[in-house]
Amino acid sequence: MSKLDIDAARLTASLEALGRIGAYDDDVTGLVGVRRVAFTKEDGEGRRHVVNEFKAAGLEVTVDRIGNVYGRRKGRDDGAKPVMAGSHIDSVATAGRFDGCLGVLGALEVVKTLNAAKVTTRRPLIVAFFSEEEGSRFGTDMLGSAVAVGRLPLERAYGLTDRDGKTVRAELEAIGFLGDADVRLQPPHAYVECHIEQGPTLRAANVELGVVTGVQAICWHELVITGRSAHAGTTPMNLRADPGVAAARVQLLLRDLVRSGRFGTELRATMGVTQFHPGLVNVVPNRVTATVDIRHPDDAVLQRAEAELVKAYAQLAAEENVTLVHRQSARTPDIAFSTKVQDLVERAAKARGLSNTRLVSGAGHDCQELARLCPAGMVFVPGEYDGISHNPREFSTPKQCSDGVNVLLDVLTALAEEEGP
Ligand code: HGY
Ligand code: MN
Ligand code: MN
Repeated sequence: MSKLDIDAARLTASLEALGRIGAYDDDVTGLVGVRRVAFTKEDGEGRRHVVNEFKAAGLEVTVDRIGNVYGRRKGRDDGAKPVMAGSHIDSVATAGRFDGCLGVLGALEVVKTLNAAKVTTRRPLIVAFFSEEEGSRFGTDMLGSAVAVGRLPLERAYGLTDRDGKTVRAELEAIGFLGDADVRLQPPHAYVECHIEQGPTLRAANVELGVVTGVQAICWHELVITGRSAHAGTTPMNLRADPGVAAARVQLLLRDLVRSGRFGTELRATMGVTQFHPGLVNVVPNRVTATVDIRHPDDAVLQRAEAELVKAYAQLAAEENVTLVHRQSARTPDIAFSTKVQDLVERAAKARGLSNTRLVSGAGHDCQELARLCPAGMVFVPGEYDGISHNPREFSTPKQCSDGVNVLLDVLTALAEEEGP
């Protein structure tokens, strides 16, 4: 493993600097959160900031046609397949400063450490950030990396729209990141991503580092439930067709699916969005748009749960005298990461005296897309406050972050010295 250590203070400072872009006062937690939703002005600002950081570290930067950004560092054998590391810097609307950013700025910190030590690895290194990993604006997660590996056609991605009907292509152009490099990624030699766990497992077990075995299966639905708008006071209950009641039944249906035990104990179901139209106190809504997020470590079980859900949609719509149309907006199977990369992560953790354990990721990550192209794996870092994430309270200590990025350094340098094309 490498004899080098990253500069923990420099990593912390870079996370704080990026965290100031898109900072906002969160009225729920009273904390300063981060809001850099994909292809917004703030995302554009964050992107330009990181591109400048890439260039300052001597990386050769390219931007592809879906806005993915790659920073390349020459290798001794510059024709060999590169080793890639990265993540995303777009965020949900109520984020902290670590989700995704630790993987991008951590990989950049590895480059800075190698620069300072005047070490050139055999293979080139590429540091990347991918577009709209969160999927919370344009409705499908890992958008940029899914296009890069060919799971999502570019033209389909371009046509996706947000709630205001704005398209991916137009918004990408508006922030100046509609690049011209071809989107299809040449398979790297390997890909490694350092990320916060975003859950309670590591911290609760007092384990310092996670060796990620893969990602659970994910399915998102967008629902449009249409009924009949009416006056809340004058309309008798038996004359109503209320999509709000149907939406409430979907929420309870999700809870019943989980509690039924028919899908084991690991099914997770969330209704993150319900929007009433017109959304007025004295008007029975005519339309409710909503989202469903269901996940399970076993894709076959998730398929069964989804099939039961779709059947139940039809039944409750008929009973409530509404129409319910659902669109599967995101769908990824459970993905297993490379055992070789997992073993490298574990060996590096052990060599640094870090307690570690293997675990499946509950959250989706760009790494699961890159795993379609090359051996890929992740390093998880514990989070404080039960590992809360997608929330301004998200926090990992400087030691937790530097432990993870030091292991990333070790794994990347080991992979970058491997023989072969
Ligand atoms: O939804 C997820 O799991 C990830 O944060 N995009
Ligand atoms: Mn993330
Ligand atoms: Mn996220």
